Amino acid sequence: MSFRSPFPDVDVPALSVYDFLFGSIDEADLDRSALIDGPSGAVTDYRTLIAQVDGIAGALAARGIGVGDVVGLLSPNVPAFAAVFHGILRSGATATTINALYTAADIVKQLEDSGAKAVLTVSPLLPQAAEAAEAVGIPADLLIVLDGAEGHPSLRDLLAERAPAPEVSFDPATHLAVLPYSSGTTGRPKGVMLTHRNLVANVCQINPRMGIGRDDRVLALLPFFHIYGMTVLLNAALSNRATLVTMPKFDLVEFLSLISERKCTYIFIAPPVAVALAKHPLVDQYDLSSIHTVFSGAAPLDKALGGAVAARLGCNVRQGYGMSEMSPVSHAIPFSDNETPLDSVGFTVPNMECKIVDPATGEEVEYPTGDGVSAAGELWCKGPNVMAGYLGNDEATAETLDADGYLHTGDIATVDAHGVVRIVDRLKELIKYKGYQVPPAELEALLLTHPQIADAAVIGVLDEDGEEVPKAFVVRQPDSSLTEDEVIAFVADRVSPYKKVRRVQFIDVVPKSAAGKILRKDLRAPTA
Ligand code: 4UV
Repeated sequence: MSFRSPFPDVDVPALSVYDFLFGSIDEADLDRSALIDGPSGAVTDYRTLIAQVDGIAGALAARGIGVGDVVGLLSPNVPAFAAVFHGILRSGATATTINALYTAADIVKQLEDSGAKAVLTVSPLLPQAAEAAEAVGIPADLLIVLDGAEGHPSLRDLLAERAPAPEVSFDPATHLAVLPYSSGTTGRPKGVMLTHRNLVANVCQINPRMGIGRDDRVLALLPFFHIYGMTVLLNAALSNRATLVTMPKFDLVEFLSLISERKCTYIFIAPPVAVALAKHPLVDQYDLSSIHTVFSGAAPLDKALGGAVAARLGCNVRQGYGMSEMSPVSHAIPFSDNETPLDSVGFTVPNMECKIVDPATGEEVEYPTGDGVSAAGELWCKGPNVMAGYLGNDEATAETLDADGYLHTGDIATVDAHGVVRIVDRLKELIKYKGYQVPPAELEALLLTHPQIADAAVIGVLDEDGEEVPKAFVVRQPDSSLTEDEVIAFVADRVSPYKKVRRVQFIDVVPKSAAGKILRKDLRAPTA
């Protein structure tokens, strides 16, 4: 037996993302502000945004890009991201959004794996983008630098072409809109195939209870390239004709100033920002009274921490749960719900069905009655927002999506008799650092390239603030005098900063199963 969302199903129109968001926009909404560039205050209204989306789609089509092609997008949160992202989708191409913190080597892997034909980026990221584009054979005229750079077309150049948006036809149920990368339950990052229907569905599923309204000024701090920012900010906020205030990178003073100057009302965060909001003395120096809700997701929010944010700011705090593979939101505490505790991720969103399965036996747990809570088990979810699979990786797809259409999340959850879900542990190997994915397999492979390292395993451990950080267990070669600091520096020199190993412990042997799989639970036990 499974359990369904307690809420009635919603209609998911069979439309492309563009038609869903902008196809029937009210004339009166065209003059509303869609985006405000946080740092400069420059405003883009809906009319201008849509014209830019059409112009970009036209310019891409003029370059032979359309249905069946993949285009890379490497950019922090700037207003042009919205135009470019939706321009790519409007052209019929598929957008592969790339983490703006990636190294050139990381970018190469994603461009290669996705088969991207063009890349759009910004000048501060041009060195790594150009190195990667060259490595995969993308010519300079298909490396578009939004704010301009010698030898590359700019956004202004594309828009000046005034090329009409192409007539494209595809089935929204099967055509891929985006390919974000996620390591899923194991291994290296893989292309998550999300269709137009997946993205439209998730907005329809969250809109009734997330409560983003026309008059909201939503702070767009969470990166648009990550599925949380993509669906909740770029798609849900725009679908409600709200205003996004973009912030390219986190800086506490900038964050607090933007909220108070631009009167932001709805703040979407990952838990580390909650730590700052609850504890940092600077917070008291800013007028944050415009905020009505802080919504946290992407990693577990501590209940007391969430409560401290609510008390200090005098606002609502809510939590949701999601995964790239679910476009991403499957669970959330409703906007209007002051009862559901913050140590939970709330209720299953409409149109979704879940199971909690004991990983040891493969049996579903008993569902509770009265005031009961189920036993913990792996959360499986099914619905119109669940991915089509991993690009070019049938094996990983088969391990994650079962024949009945359930996605095995790799997270351990409980459900109570009211349908409130709690994420209590993680079965999969993934580490979340400040909400970003750190795939242990990638760090382990890197550590093994060190001549003095015989074997290595990486897991997530909690730091003093209760935030997860990557820790390496390292087996040194005989006679090696390698130090912990040297291991940390070796990794730090080769990965982008959020993937750094932050703790090291030397051990004699990495515990492994008979099949050679690292027994991460055994590594966790003594550290816990
Ligand atoms: O694939 P991903 O990087 O995706 C995300 C998406 C999180 C979102 C997005 C929109 C929301 O509205 C929202 O509330 C959350 O993070 O990583 C997926 C994994 O992150 C962990 C869990 O292990 C997922 O499988 N995770 C995400 N949210 C939570 C969480 C949470 N609230 N509590 C515990 N773990």
